[in-house]
Amino acid sequence: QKIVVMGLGYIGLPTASMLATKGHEVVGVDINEEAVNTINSGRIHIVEPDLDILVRSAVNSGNLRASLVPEEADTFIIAVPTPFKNGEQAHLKIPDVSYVDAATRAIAPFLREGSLIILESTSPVGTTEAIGEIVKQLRPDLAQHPGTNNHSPQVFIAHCPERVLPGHIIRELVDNDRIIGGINKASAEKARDLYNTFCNGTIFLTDSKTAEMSKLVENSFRDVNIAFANELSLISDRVGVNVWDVIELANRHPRVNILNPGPGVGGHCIAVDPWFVVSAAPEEARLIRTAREVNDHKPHWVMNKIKAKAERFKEPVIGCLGLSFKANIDDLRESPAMEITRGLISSGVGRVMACEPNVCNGSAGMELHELSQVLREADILVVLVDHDEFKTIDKELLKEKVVIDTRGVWR
Ligand code: SAJ
Repeated sequence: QKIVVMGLGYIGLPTASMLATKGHEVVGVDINEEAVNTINSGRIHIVEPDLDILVRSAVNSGNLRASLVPEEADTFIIAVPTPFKNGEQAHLKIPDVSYVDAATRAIAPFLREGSLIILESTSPVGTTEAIGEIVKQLRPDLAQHPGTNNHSPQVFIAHCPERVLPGHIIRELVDNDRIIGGINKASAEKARDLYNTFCNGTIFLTDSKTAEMSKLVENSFRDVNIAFANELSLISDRVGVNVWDVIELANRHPRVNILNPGPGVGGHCIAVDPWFVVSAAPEEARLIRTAREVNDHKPHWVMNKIKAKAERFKEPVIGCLGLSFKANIDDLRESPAMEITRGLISSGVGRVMACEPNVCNGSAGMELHELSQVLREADILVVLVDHDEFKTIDKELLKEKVVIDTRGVWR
């Protein structure tokens, strides 16, 4: 069948390419002209292991092409960003579904009887049904089967939330279990038939609101657990124990599994999605909100630690190792490492040298340095991301330095 994928980012591009290699005719749509041209030449505009091979073979097979505008198809997959924006209530962040809205409006003219729309973007509860409302509004001709039961739609709509972990996207795209929630049973079943063409995991069918909530809850669960680890790191520092030792020992208990503290929580998922839960039920979601606040506070705590150490030097040189939001990827979105590095630069606390091996100089909005140069010149070394490159360095080089290791890679 023919499929249009709206959005060629970390989710849309792998999904589009995977479907193309399974024999579907796929048109990937993105507003970024450079990305469209790059993909059409068989290359990629993001860093993700093995994605280049997948995209090249999808484009070479003739089944994948990128475009700036949608066209007619059997199925439309929406994989656009769903960020948050500031709400009216102080400190409350609310979901911004304008890209989903725009994508729905863009495909509306190309819908026909029996079309399937699948929302992959992580979305607040009710978004899939809202897509149905927009379709009804823009395409009244498709709203109902003439002469049949009033509720049977001509357009099928389902939510199939993405679940892949950046850095392991290709493997998880195939192996993870999936949840598919339809605005009705027929929609869920139709979407399942498509995902069955490439997904080896088990596919669970439900309604769209339950699917939306399940996805939000997965990421909130992780955020709360990371917040626990981050809070422990502050407490351990206060009482003078090594948090990594504490966690390692506590985790020897058969029912304890504490996650790793870090400089904060980044990325476009875990730092965002819990707000979709909080904004839907602000009075009830107290723990989830506090976890967000604990994790958001961590970069400030790290920054203050660094500044306190820097006071010992007349002209301190601070080496910031890593800028991405987690190890071995190039994604700088919502990255606590970026927040800390930028904060240090603007505070004028000393000379800041940033090193990010996965990003080319110029694209991070600051000058980047080679790891060897930073190790040589910095007085204070701050590990902000546990990239493989940093794990293997010669510990002799650290002897004369002040080290702040937020990820515990050099302990
Ligand atoms: N982090 C810690 N300590 C930990 C684990 C993570 O500080 O022990 C930090 C990371 O450094 C990073 C942030 O948390 O800054 C998030 O990283 P992550 O690896 O936990 O998750 P993401 O954002 O890359 O991907 C998550 C995944 N969700 C879950 O594991 C429940 C992924 O499966 C989702 O598909 C993805 O969000 C998404 O797109 O929603």
